[in-house]
Amino acid sequence: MLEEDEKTVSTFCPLCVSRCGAKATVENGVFTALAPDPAHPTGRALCIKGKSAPELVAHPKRLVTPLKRTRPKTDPDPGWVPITWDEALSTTATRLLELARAHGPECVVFSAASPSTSAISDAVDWIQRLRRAFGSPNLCVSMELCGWGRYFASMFTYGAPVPGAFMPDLEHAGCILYWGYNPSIARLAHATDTARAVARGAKLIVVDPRQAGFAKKADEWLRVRPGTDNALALSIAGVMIERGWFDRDFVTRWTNGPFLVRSDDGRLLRESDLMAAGDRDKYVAWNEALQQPFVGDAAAFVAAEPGSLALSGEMELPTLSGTVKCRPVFQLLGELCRKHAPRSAETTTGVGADQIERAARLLWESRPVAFYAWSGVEQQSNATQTARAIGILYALTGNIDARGGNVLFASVPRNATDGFNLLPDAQRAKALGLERRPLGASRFEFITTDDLYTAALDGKPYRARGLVGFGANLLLANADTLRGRNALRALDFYVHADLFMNPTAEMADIVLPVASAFETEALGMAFEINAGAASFVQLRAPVVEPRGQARSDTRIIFDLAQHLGLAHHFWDGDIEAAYRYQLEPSGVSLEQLRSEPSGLRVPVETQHQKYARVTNGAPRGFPTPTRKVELYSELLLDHGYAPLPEFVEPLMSPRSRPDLAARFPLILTCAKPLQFCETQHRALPTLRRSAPDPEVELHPDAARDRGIAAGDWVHIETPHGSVRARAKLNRSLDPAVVCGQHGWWQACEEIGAPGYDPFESTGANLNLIIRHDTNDPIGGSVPHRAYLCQVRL
Ligand SMILES: Nc1nc2c(c(=O)[nH]1)N[C@H]1C(S)=C(S)[C@@H](COP(=O)(O)OP(=O)(O)OC[C@H]3O[C@@H](n4cnc5c(=O)[nH]c(N)nc54)[C@H](O)[C@@H]3O)O[C@H]1N2
Ligand SMILES: Nc1nc2c(c(=O)[nH]1)N[C@H]1C(S)=C(S)[C@@H](COP(=O)(O)OP(=O)(O)OC[C@H]3O[C@@H](n4cnc5c(=O)[nH]c(N)nc54)[C@H](O)[C@@H]3O)O[C@H]1N2
Ligand code: SF4
Ligand SMILES: [Mo]
Repeated sequence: MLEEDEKTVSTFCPLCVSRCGAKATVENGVFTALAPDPAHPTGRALCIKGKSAPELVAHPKRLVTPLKRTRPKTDPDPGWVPITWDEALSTTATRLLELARAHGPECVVFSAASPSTSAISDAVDWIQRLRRAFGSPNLCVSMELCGWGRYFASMFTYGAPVPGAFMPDLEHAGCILYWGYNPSIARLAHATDTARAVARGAKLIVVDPRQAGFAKKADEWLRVRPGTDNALALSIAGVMIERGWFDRDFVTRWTNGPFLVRSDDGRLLRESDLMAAGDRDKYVAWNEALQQPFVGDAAAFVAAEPGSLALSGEMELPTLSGTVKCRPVFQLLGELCRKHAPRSAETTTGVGADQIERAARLLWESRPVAFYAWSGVEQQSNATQTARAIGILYALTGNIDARGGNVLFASVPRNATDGFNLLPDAQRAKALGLERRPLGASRFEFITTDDLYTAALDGKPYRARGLVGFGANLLLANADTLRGRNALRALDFYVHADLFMNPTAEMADIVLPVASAFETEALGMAFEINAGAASFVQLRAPVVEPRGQARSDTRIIFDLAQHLGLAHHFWDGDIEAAYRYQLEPSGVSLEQLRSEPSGLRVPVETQHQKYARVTNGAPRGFPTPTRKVELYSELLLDHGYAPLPEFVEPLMSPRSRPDLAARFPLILTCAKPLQFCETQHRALPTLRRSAPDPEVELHPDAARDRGIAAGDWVHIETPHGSVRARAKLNRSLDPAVVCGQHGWWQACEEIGAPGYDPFESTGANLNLIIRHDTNDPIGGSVPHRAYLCQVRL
């Protein structure tokens, strides 16, 4: 081959949250290979998916032209016919505007694939902007399954997303705690950084029902019974409290641990409770040295002599409503933890009492501690309080925003483009799900899929009539597949933009072909693995031209905005102008980025312990109602939820549902496979060859009891139906726990690997047999990770 015919393009792989820095090879105009770019802050390695990117780009099943449905939604054949972009966009705009005029823009829901599983990260801010400019408060993007715990539930504790945005500082951590998180599969750049940290001597604790990924290398692998993580966190915290293995200074000054709680109504005691002219923002603690109340605002607690304020005991205080018994928050926390003392927690969680003690000691003795928690604890019926329990355990270390702890790394300064102010507050208040879960993610305009289905089918609280989907394979990614299909059928209009047709898109009226990330330019500012990555910006150049008529999500959004009469919010369709606006505060120009296609670092420096910084004469504190890390949440209390993270048995477990346990004795959890992202990628030959069949992992004893051998096709049954998978034996599991995979529907014709009907028991759609009715009362998470099942031949 002639040398001129081969070129290398600097890029990054945006197929998952890792966003690995990479170099693409193009031969004779064809994208042929993707290799790691070790100079890039996320570029040490690529996984098999990234290496298979050329197959994705060239796949024969790619959508290459806009399509219009010509048959009813109940017909198995939608009768797709190609149409022009102009027809697709004008029909879409006309239908959406009709719906908005007749029923209000809130009746149009927007959905998107998660930025953790797709290149939608390129465009998610533009989707938000379009939605808000249009006037809809409803974005359906798997928040309840993927981000609620990491981002929003942790705000009850920290007022900030920990660990979502406060990433573990692996480079300096003394101990790394991974809770229901397996970066070896899910985020390669994080795995390579973790391996480095372990190699330099960092300790590692992994909480996972399976010995997966780093669990094999961990100093402590805690094999938790699925869904009991909350109890385990409380137990470890209890040991730390009993032994004095906690940062007393931090707890006293920066958490609401010393604040007194009234025993009569459970509220924090305030100065206004003690005297008529008292301040509601001054809280009361007990000064042990002086044996008298200490009253002060958030700053006064920072200035107080830490040893002087009581963290335990019970005091009687004269209040305006008589004498009231009070206890410090920390005392109440300790009492709750004692209910889960190691011996009792061993029974609840399956983790040995000795191991709980050892984990507590390791956390204390190998500080600073950095942690991450993800899917294992997100997809639970008690996800919110579990995130609280882990967050509170973490607070005991005092390592939040400290070097080697969980740090908000300095990122590239930029102008926000998500259009937050384009949506009036009156519209925001109409977000679906707010009535059912007033503290859920609907407050931030993220609705659950259950909310969407309910609104579309039952018209509650109003009818959802339109759907604008950017990716999001709702029917495969969520419980209640059949109800979901009915909900999508009930919509008046559904437009879906995607690279491939999927079973959800099959329900659309119009389907738009999306160019892959390797065919489009994008501004990359979401590298988040470490300080170097957070301050990195890269203008990703297209590796090759888009297939057929496919366009980038960003282009589609800007074009649709024009058809909707919203061009003035979208730089009149000029994407470059939008990028320039975004980049303005960074000091980096588009030209600079074009001349350095492998990206560059912006000189920003991470500051630590930002909560202690003094502004306007007082330390900033944490952005919570008390300005402290809230071990105790009055906000939760006010809404009828537990103010401390009380453990609630998973709603579908052998203990909570003994009525079902006889027929469905096994606990069903699941995990992501290395080869595929979520419901994607089964059609790519290299990946499918490496993982040809849907699998369910079970312990050899559980298999033997059922006459099952490795490789057998088995039925996984829940009270709601059954699906099929191939048995894989895994000795590391508790014999009562099985682990399935979701996302199987696609065929790979090139190697003769079959597809699976997502709506039938002959198929392999794990979510067909899960329901929404046992979800988390606060945030709406669904227990994909702790359900009941039987497995049989
Ligand atoms: N049982 C069970 N269910 C789960 C989970 C689980 O672990 N177990 N995980 C949950 C989680 S964490 C998540 S995030 C969701 C994921 O659910 P989804 O967000 O729906 O993600 P995917 O299935 O990866 O992709 C959906 C679609 O996005 C398309 N797509 C990919 N890239 C792009 C792009 O750049 N632009 C556009 N427009 N489309 C694109 C793909 O072709 C695919 O059709 O599933 C959830 N469901
Ligand atoms: N290869 C690949 N990479 C991906 C994805 C993918 O589908 N494939 N998806 C992307 C997305 S959208 C996401 S959200 C991330 C998710 O990334 P992770 O959260 O790491 O994903 P999982 O491997 O599904 O879950 C992590 C671990 O949780 C464990 N687990 C199961 N039940 C429980 C439980 O009850 N308690 C505890 N403590 N652990 C439990 C599982 O055994 C698993 O090892 O990955 C992203 N990256
Ligand atoms: S880990 Fe994710 S970003 Fe990295 S190569 Fe694999 S798919 Fe691409
Ligand atoms: Mo996710």
